[in-house]
Amino acid sequence: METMTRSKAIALEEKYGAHNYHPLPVVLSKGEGVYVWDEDGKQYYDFLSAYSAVNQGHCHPEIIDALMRQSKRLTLTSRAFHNDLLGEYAEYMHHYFGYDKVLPMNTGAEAVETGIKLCRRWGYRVKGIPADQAKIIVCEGNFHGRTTGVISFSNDPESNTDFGPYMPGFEIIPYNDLQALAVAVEDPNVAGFLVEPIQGEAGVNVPDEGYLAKAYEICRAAKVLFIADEIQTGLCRTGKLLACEHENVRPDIVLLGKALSGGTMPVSAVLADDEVMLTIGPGEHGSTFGGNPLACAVTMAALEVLKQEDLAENADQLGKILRQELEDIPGDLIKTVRGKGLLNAIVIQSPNENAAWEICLALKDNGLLAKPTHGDKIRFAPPLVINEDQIRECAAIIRKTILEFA
Ligand code: IF1
Repeated sequence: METMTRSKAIALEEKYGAHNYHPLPVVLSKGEGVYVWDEDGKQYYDFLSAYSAVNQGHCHPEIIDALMRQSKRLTLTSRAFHNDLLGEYAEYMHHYFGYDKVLPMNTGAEAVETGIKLCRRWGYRVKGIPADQAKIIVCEGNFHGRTTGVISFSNDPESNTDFGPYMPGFEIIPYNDLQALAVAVEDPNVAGFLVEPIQGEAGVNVPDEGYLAKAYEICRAAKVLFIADEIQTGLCRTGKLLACEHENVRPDIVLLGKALSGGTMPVSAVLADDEVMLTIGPGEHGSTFGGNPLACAVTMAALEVLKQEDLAENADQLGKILRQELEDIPGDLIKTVRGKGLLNAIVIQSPNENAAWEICLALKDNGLLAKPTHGDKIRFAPPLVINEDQIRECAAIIRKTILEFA
């Protein structure tokens, strides 16, 4: 009976939903903090956190409270009229992140698109690049979203095969390669460098220490905007409010999304100073839902939680414990442990090419949900509200599961 309920939900998805995902076979119906429950009432640790969108934990009471209160008052006006929260939100974002201005959008991909438009505008109107010649440098292995613009500069065939023609104006260089960046920015038509401080989709690819700081320096010297996609790495995930802070880099443009709403609704934002932000004028960019009062209320609550619960510090400390525990697992099934804060991954080495998937199925049976990425990697990214006892219990689940496979 229980199995039937579970398989029915999956069967309906399969029959009536598009086949653009291959989820783990678990049907979740409830979440609280670091836990989620399936329809049979089985409890799991969530070690994905909706790809870092629920940093504050599932259904955080203060975020849900803001959502409920504001949703009874006013949810959407469009930007044709002012709403009484957008100004307050913009000021809040200014004080929280230290940028002159915020441009509110909804999904992460929209924030990326907005960053690209701002960068190109700045390139033409401030840097003086000739019309339609602006170029943006990106990195191999990047993941910035699913729009046709964004997949135009992906080098992942899964993301862009047979979705062309692609948008021109991008150059792909190797990640973590300062020499390649230095050569690329010699072209005076380069307007920006778009980079993930840690590459998420590529399997939590952490660059060498000093990479971001030196890359920023190279960009500054060449009058090229440094655009940080902090959609996954930001909002305390890596142990700092923004991952760029690890190297004291203040990007020219910051892209935020995911945990900005604590996982309740799609909220994204682009941060920049006036020199960049004011290159876009009225009617030249926008979105029906961007800056809606519900999003403003929820986002301020979600950001308050990060600060009040000191989640950057918690992510930093518990990340160290988690990586140590993972390093201590005997055997050679785990080839590599890597990450920063609570954005971590292990690389599996096994003659069985399905090993990572099978380990995730076994982890699920043992009460922990994680997802393999790019075949041999498993991402470990629990909500940042996790405590030390819980992280050690999770490490024990992972250890036990890995040893079952050894
Ligand atoms: C999916 C990955 C994570 C992102 C960065 C922009 C976006 C994302 C750095 C776009 C989104 C997601 C989307 C999700 C899977 C996921 C993902 F595995 F594909 F790479 F998180 F690691 N910049 N990442 O990571 O944000 O438009 O989705 O709000 O299923 O596509 P979005």
